[in-house]
Amino acid sequence: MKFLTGLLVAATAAHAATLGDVCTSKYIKSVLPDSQTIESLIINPSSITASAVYNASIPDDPFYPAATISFCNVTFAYAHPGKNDQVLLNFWFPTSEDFKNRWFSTGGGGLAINSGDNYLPGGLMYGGVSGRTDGGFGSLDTKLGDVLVQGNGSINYDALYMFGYKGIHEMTVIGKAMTKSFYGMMQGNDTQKLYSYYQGCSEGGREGFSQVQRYAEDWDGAVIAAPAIRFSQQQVNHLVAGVVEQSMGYVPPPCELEKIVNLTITACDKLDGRADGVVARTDLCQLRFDVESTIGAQYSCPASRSMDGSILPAQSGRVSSKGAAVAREIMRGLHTTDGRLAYMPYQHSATFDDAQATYNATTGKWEAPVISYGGEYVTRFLQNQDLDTLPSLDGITYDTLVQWMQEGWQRYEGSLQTTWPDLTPFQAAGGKVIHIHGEVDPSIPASTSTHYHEAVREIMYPDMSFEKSTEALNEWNRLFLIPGGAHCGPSTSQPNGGWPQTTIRTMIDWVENGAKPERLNTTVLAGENKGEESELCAWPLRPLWKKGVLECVFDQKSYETWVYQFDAFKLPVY
Ligand SMILES: *[C@@H]1O[C@H](CO)[C@@H](O)[C@H](O)[C@H]1NC(C)=O
Ligand SMILES: *[C@@H]1O[C@H](CO)[C@@H](O)[C@H](O)[C@H]1NC(C)=O
Ligand SMILES: *[C@@H]1O[C@H](CO)[C@@H](O)[C@H](O)[C@H]1NC(C)=O
Ligand SMILES: *[C@@H]1O[C@H](CO)[C@@H](O)[C@H](O)[C@H]1NC(C)=O
Ligand SMILES: *[C@@H]1O[C@H](CO)[C@@H](O)[C@H](O)[C@H]1NC(C)=O
Ligand SMILES: *[C@@H]1O[C@H](CO)[C@@H](O)[C@H](O)[C@H]1NC(C)=O
Ligand SMILES: *[C@@H]1O[C@H](CO)[C@@H](O)[C@H](O)[C@H]1NC(C)=O
Ligand SMILES: [Ca+2]
Repeated sequence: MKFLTGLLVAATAAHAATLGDVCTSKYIKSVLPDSQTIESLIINPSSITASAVYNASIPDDPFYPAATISFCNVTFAYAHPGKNDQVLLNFWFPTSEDFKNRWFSTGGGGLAINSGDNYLPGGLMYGGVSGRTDGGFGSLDTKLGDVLVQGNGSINYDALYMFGYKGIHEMTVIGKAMTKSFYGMMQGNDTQKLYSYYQGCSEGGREGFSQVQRYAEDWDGAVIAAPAIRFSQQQVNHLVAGVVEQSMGYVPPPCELEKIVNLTITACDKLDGRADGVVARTDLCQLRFDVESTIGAQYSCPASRSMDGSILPAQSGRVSSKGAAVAREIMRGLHTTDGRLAYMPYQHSATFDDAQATYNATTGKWEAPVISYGGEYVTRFLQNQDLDTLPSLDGITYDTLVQWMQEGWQRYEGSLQTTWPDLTPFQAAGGKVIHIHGEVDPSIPASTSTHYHEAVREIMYPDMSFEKSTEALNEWNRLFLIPGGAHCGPSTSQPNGGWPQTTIRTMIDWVENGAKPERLNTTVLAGENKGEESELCAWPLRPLWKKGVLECVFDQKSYETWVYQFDAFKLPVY
């Protein structure tokens, strides 16, 4: 490939033109890639919409800083050959002066394949064309759950596989081809290098790994956050806390669990060498903290409104031995009734979101919750019923949960599970991964990421020592846990934990300038220390503050708290 920038600037319309000139459906039509370059997908030219957006003010986000951006907002649909279907794409094209030869695919969250407009600015502000897809679900706002069950008992496999991995791939193939023609990057058979990036969190993180595991040629770099990989275990895991409460016959008021979290933070804060309200060493916390120590502590919370709008009454009392026992069992992770481990728990000091009781105003009692991610997974994905969630946890035991995990794992191994551990093709093609995860994520345990990262290391470098294989993996695939970080953003209970807001820029610098990030920069995004900067250590190193200076250390005992053998399953869990 030759770099023909000078020639191209002179020769192409896009480089000379203003946003207004090119942001028309006529121009977009003229730069549509032909079907051969996009795997025979068929773009419908009459579906194109294009409108220029000037000086849009974008607020601070955990994944990018505030910015003012201008772009051409384009939507259009394509179909799969032989199918009378329609997949809608939405691309944002920067002005030709701002364009820096970059393409960005973005992913979704929950059962949504895109995150609305949320992640599109993150690539655009760095001179990239950003894209999202509707997966063919009917609109950019339609979720997989809305279309998965076609009639009770029947699954929409097209939608399933689009969500699983195909949707993001197809968007990327079309997006890269169109970006090249939009900015006139092609000249005969020579094209300028177009750098290709991925960014997503949660389900979007899973989509990121779905790509890294399959499409080595698509990507130069992927910023993958809190990925919802091991999909079946991950979804069913949301039901564990409720089943613990039900099985142990005690449903703690939310305030009691909040008090336990606060006391855990207080007890473990300084184990990392810095008293800042952040438990940067949840591993040391796990080794040293005993939840029994919270028994008897007084708690009190005012009446409030829950997420679903219902009124939660004021609560006060003392942490009970039953409350502490429920917390302890939840923090142990799911086990079968005969004691075999099936899944990992959240880290110590994470809020107990899955355990949040619902209040029954008729009986005046707290009831164990049916967390809808878990409930919907069972009704739609396993039972294939068109029901939003399970009606209750009645009759559901630990063994039921383990069985559901296993059943979904087998059924969706090739579409949703997303734990293929051999990333050799991606690595060999020069691909880079920055993988981040909030250490006290209350929705996807941080150890789900460390476990997969270690599985990749062991599968790819089976003959190397721990040190050598870690080094080899870290050359191109780096994992950073974010102390105090919650799910896809900072936590409110540990607000001084900084968040790596400029990770996309760091990835660009790694891919395009070879600057491997030894550590990641973080910024405190809210609270009284807002703006304070710090750094993250790359796994398996862990933070330890000595006289106010951050050191990244390794200690075996802490490391071992992150290592799990899931003996509830006969097959290896990657
Ligand atoms: C966008 O902002 C720039 C810089 O402030 C200004 O020159 C330009 O006129 C603005 N464009 C529009 C369409 O408002
Ligand atoms: C982009 O265009 C689509 C389709 O017209 C529209 O729904 C969306 O709101 C637009 N986004 C912005 C930021 O203008
Ligand atoms: C699917 O089954 C559920 C109960 O399992 C029922 O409420 C619903 O009406 C059924 N839907 C259809 C389309 O048959
Ligand atoms: C472009 O590539 C094609 C296929 O490899 C080849 O047939 C053609 O001669 C090339 N054209 C130029 C101008 O190099
Ligand atoms: C937990 O700590 C937070 C922050 O200090 C506080 O707002 C909250 O009231 C505390 N909760 C309980 C139950 O003490
Ligand atoms: C509250 O409890 C009563 C009695 O057990 C039950 O019939 C009712 O369905 C419950 N209400 C809700 C909203 O769960
Ligand atoms: C991290 O922050 C330091 C200090 O502000 C800065 O010099 C450095 O360039 C930043 N690194 C990255 C990759 O952004
Ligand atoms: Ca601390």
